[in-house]
Amino acid sequence: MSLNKHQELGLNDEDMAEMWYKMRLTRAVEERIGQLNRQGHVLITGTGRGHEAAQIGSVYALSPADWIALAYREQAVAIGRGMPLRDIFAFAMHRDTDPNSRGRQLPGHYSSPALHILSASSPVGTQFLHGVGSAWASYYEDRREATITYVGDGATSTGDAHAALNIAAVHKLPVIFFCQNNGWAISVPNRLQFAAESLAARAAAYGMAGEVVDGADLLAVYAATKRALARAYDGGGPTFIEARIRRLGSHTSEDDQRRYRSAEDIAADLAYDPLPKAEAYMREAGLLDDSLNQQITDRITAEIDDAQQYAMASPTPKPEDVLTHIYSHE
Ligand SMILES: Cc1ncc(C[n+]2csc(CCOP(=O)(O)OP(=O)(O)O)c2C)c(N)n1
Repeated sequence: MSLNKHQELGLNDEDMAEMWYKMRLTRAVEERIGQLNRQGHVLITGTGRGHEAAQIGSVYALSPADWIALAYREQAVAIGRGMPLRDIFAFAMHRDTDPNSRGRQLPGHYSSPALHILSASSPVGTQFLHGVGSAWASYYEDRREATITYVGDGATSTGDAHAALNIAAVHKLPVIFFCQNNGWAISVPNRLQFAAESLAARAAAYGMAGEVVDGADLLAVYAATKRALARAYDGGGPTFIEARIRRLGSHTSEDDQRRYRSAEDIAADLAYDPLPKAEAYMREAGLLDDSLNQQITDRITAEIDDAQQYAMASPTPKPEDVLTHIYSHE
């Protein structure tokens, strides 16, 4: 009997179903958080709509010992890595029960020692450096683990990106630069960001491996990340992965892409939505039918309702605590 693509990659049916579930869950979580934003319960939100396959495919390739450096758009990474939805909602709604920052950080800036998620930072491009620092620590202490750092296309134009890419290649550090090229840095399109044919093409000049992958293809991303991890573990040094995706929404809830993109352009991107693509695969592989799909929708709604109620009922941080939980020794 011929194997399905996920089986060829060493994934069983349960793994595949879980990845698909986490993609759907993330989409639904972000939709609910978007509604809560409009209702005034969430100050700001930047969704990863369109990024789900890239994020789930890459995070599922990691082992628990590996480290993750995040920017601000990686809900699917946090959910895929196992962050409970109650924590996700408590964070989004700035509650004192949020274990990421006790409601202090901007939503989406995850931080979890248990999940090996480094504290996310907002300044664009800094994630390159955090990834390299983390990988350098693993290398220095001779631990067989890698770091994946999530960056955007805009981040590649920073000086931090150059410094990090260069030194990572010089020292053959176990790091994966996972660039989610969604075509835009807020309102700046790719054509005003870089003139090279691809961002991954730059990898050769740094002396590292680089590849472009279809970021809407869950299993292609999983396979590319596995290749990069094998290289990292075996002393082969860093990899730059450019996952090509489409940003299926505005930059954040505070942006309106209709001010700088035509309606036709926005509509054309819908063809690159990773969710229908993954659903078609699930059905073809015999892992999904209408009845199961409905059960999944119901399960997702119940999980999200529970998390939202938990966050709503949680207290906000007290003003007198504003200086606590700022330093790690506290
Ligand atoms: C150093 C710095 N400059 C500007 C900003 C404001 N800013 C936030 S996100 C962003 C665009 C980043 O684009 P990209 O790296 O492509 O990631 P995306 O938001 O598309 O995921 C900018 C300019 C910032 N956070 N940090």
